Amino acid sequence: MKIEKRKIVLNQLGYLLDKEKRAISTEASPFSVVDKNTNSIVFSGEAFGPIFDQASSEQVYVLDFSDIQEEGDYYIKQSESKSLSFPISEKPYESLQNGVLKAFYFLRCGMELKEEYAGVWKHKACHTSKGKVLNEPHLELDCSGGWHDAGDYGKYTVAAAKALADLLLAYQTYPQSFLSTISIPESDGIIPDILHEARYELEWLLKMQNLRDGGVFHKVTTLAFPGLDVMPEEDEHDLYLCPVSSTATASFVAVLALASTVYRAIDEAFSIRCLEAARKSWSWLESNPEMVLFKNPEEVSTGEYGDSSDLDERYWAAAQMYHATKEEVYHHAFKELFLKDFKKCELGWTNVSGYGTLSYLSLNIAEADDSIQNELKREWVGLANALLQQKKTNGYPTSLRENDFIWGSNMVLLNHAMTLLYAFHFSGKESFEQGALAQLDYLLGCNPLGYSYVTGFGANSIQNPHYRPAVGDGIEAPIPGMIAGGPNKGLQDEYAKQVLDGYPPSKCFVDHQDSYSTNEITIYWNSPAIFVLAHFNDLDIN
Ligand code: G3I
Ligand code: 9MR
Ligand code: ZN
Repeated sequence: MKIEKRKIVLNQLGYLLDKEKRAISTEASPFSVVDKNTNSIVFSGEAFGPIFDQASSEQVYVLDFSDIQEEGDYYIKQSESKSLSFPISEKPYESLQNGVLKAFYFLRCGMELKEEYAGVWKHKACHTSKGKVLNEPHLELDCSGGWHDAGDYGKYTVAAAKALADLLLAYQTYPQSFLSTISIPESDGIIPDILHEARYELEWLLKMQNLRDGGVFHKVTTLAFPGLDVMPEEDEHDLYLCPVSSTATASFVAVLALASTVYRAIDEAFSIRCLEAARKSWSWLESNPEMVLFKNPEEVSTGEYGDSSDLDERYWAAAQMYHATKEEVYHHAFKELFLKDFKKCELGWTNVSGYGTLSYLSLNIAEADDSIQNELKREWVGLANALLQQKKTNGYPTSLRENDFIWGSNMVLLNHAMTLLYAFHFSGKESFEQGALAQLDYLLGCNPLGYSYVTGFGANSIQNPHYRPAVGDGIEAPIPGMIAGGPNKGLQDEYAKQVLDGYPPSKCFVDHQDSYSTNEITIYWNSPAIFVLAHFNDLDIN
């Protein structure tokens, strides 16, 4: 199979007026930027390079047109090649942010998606039956609501925690970016839609707590994945609540404590409910100091979301509980966990330590141990510097190394962008912000395959995500606003194995519905994009 390659690749959503603007080309000749409406040349420049890009095995050239200071629609011309057209404007990413947020609504479980909000992608309510507690089949619990995780319809606690954390932090950090509505049933013009949407998930998450002792079920799914064309409401196999794990319980504590802080000024009763649930699960953690790691029981074959340690989840929980309550017991627990040896700045679903670190760094000086804060800040900014260093050696302007092209590499990309943005907040160094923006350029088309990895956004966006409704709904266009996992050199599905054998890491991607290890979508690949987009849509910074 031949993968289409455009000579000039760029951010198909466009560029911010007063920030760096770059495209990448495989050609060396000089280039011009042309006004699409008048066909007049507005800028001419030399291609910079060549740079050998390790991850794609390509020789590339940088086309820098940052000097253009006029809003408009443009394209690039370089000898015989012409690029896709793109805007330069003050706010090129506003509808994208709304679309990526609206995708969470499309992933809702347990309610009908009405035409009024879902358009042609409407469907009936799904997964409304009770879940059986595995190993206790006579115990059935309400586990309805929340978001489907991904291309499958499972609902997994640790995945939910990462996704919610990103959304809540995005709102907390950039409230100005959430003033417009995405048109969901709860929209009321008072509470920002992002908080309505997050609450839909939080209400489900609260149901994952075992009320007997505060332990949190790792996931609720059918025993096996349904067929690829099965619509949510047709997936009627029994649902099972899978055993409690300490990773699920600790990330539940952390994200509910965070929610209690974020919703305090919005809905006090809900904020208190979140904190009480978090306290109850914290006591489970205290009574279960040993790791209780999750492995799929023999009869279950859905996503495992396994882990090798719960220290980072406990660290996040302690930080967030201390932040929410200012009670010394949590501070003490945090300081103990801080001394343990694990990376402290990660934002994944496996290692969530970065969320704990961010929570601790947001405490004011009187409430925190300043030597710990200083050390964490140093580590954070050091990591961001290393990402920029990597970006300098790459041809395509991202922080990704060859080894970062794993399952969900677009999450690695966007998590790095978040890391860079926080480093920008901590240090004021503009190159961090610029680095984050370059990650967005890559996601939106400035990459070796020239794809915008977001459905429905960009002139050459992916069309065939591994997402059951996209296969089963009979509608040609995919649901918009969903971010694909991206290139994965591990070739971890049959289709990828067949068509991508021998490809360089950043080209191990195929826009086919069967390739779940490169082209699936999931809540925690969308969520860091919300944070990054909210930064660049913030009224105050632009
Ligand atoms: O982190 C290691 C890295 O150290 C190693 O060098 C590299 C080599 O392959 O692998 C990296 O681990 C990968 C890990 O993802 C990274 O988070 C594993 O190989 C890879 O198998 C693992 O994939 C996970 C996948 O489930 C399979 O378990 C994805 O992260 C995770 O996003 C994905 O989640 C699925 C759910 O199970 C089910 N629902 C859909 C969802 C999205 O595809
Ligand atoms: O659809 C499933 C996807 O959500 C998972 O990420 C993936 C890995 O666990 O598995 C997919 O389901 C496939 C299953 O693992 C193997 N048979 C084909 C299924 C997809 O049609
Ligand atoms: Zn459902």
